[in-house]
Amino acid sequence: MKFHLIGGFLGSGKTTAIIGAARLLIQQGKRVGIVTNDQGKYLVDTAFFRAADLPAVEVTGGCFCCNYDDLGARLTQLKDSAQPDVIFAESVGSCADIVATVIKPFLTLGTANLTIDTFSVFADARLVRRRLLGQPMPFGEDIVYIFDKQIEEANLLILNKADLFSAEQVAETAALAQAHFPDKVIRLQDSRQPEQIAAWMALLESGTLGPPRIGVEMDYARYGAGEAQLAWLDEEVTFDVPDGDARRVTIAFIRAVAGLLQRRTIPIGHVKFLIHGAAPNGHVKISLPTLSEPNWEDAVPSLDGRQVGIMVNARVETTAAALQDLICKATKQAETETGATAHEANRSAFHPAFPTPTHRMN
Ligand SMILES: Nc1nc2c(ncn2[C@@H]2O[C@H](COP(=O)(O)OP(=O)(O)O)[C@@H](O)[C@H]2O)c(=O)[nH]1
Ligand SMILES: [Mg+2]
Repeated sequence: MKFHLIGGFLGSGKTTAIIGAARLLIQQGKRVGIVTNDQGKYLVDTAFFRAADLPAVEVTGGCFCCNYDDLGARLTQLKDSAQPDVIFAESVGSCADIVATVIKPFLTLGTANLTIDTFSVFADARLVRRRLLGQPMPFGEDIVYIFDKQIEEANLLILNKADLFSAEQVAETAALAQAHFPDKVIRLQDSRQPEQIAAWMALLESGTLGPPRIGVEMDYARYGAGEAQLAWLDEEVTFDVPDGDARRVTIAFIRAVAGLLQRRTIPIGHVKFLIHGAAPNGHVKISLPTLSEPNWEDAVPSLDGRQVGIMVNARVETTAAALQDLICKATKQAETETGATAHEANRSAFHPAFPTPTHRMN
């Protein structure tokens, strides 16, 4: 059984890459299991993996590091129930110090009778390029500290969303990153392309690249401050749609959220919407990541129905109260604009607790 750990910042493309890899492995007749992880309780990613018929278990309410025993228990459960040939575990995007708090404990304690075969750290290539060129980052300094530490501890760094670069920028960024990080294996990747996922998987399966074994120095005061600066909101919004045009309501709601975030200049970690209920072909996920992605409306399918459910997971740099207010306003805007009526459920808005890893081995 192979076990691949996937880390990296919010919205960098971890889930996209895992889904792509799982599809590929399933085509080869292999069984795949997934562990998701988040500070919240109602996770878009878990629902999304399950909608893709992938067995997924979750570690909620904190990162793998701070819920190490739960991670072990979930892995055992996944092994027993799905008997996967390959397991992917996706860590929460604001988590760092994984080598010292997850990888080394696994290697030492033999948790769930598994060893970690590889650790891939994903980052948006555009953000890494900005950082390496000394250009301003879209987050506060303590959040950038987390971003930096994630990259520092990687031995395999995936500079993702490389398709959003010109060919020249790809070459330039690859050279820049390799010069800054001569000891890392660095791949520029478009994780939506199956052949690029196949190349990444070939590297993971080559056996040439174990997990990193040297942890980083970590200032937990800064790490905790960075985590605390991100507000988290989970909620389920159901719209009753009298005219049956649920697609219009969905777009109005997401557009209102995006518009308010922009007007209030709130930096986005990752805002995810899982549209379900009325979708003819299962669940559809829409993302608003840190750097805007054009044309997300195109991914909203035609939704004919008198009701649509949207699960929201928002991770942004503001206060929990401000985020809650923003989602409320967006819901009202969508109601006014379309004549729909919203019902909200399972809302929780909070700041992640100070990181206190179960183990730390350096
Ligand atoms: N253009 C582009 N978009 C990507 C790529 N990988 C992921 N995305 C998009 O980035 C957003 C966040 O992806 P997701 O996998 O959910 O990120 P995660 O938070 O790291 O799991 C989604 O809208 C994806 O479609 C990529 O290689 N290229
Ligand atoms: Mg994800």
